[in-house]
Amino acid sequence: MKLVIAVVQDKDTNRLVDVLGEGDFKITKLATTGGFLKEGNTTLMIGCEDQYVDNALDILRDNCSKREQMVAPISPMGGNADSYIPKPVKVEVGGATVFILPVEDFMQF
Ligand code: 2BA
Repeated sequence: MKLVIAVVQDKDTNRLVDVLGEGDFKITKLATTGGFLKEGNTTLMIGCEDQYVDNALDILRDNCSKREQMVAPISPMGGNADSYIPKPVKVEVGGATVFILPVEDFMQF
C-alpha cells in the first residue's frame, strides 16, 4: 500500500476530489498553506494499493493546472527601504506536488 500526498491549488480541488471519488479512491483533504506564497492550498492524502497509484497520478495530472502568479518581493535586508521599489515577479504554481510514501501498516478500528 502507498500513501500519495498531493499539494494542489484550491481552484483544482473540487473537480479533483470528485474525479478521485468516482475512481473509488479514499481521500482526506487538508487545508494547508504554501511556505513561499503564504497562501492557502490543499493537501490530499490518498491511501491506495500499489497497483492503483498510477491511476491516481493520471487523475492528478489531468485535473491540476499550472498557473502563473505575481509575487511582490520583500524589501532587501539592510537596503534603503525608501528608494526600493518592489517589482513583482512571476512564479509558476502547480499543477500538483506529489509525494509517494510506502505504508507499513494500515488499520481502522
Ligand atoms: P508555495 O510554497 O506557496 O510555492 C508556490 C510556488 O512558488 C511554487 O510552486 C514555486 O513555483 C514558487 N516557489 C516556491 N519556493 C520558491 C523559492 N524559494 N523561490 C522562488 N520560487 C519559489 P510549486 O512548486 O508548484 O509548489 C506549490 C506548493 O506545493 C507550494 O506552495 C508548497 O505548498 C508545496 N510544495 C512544493 N514543493 C514542496 C516540497 N518540496 N515540500 C513540501 N511542499 C512543497
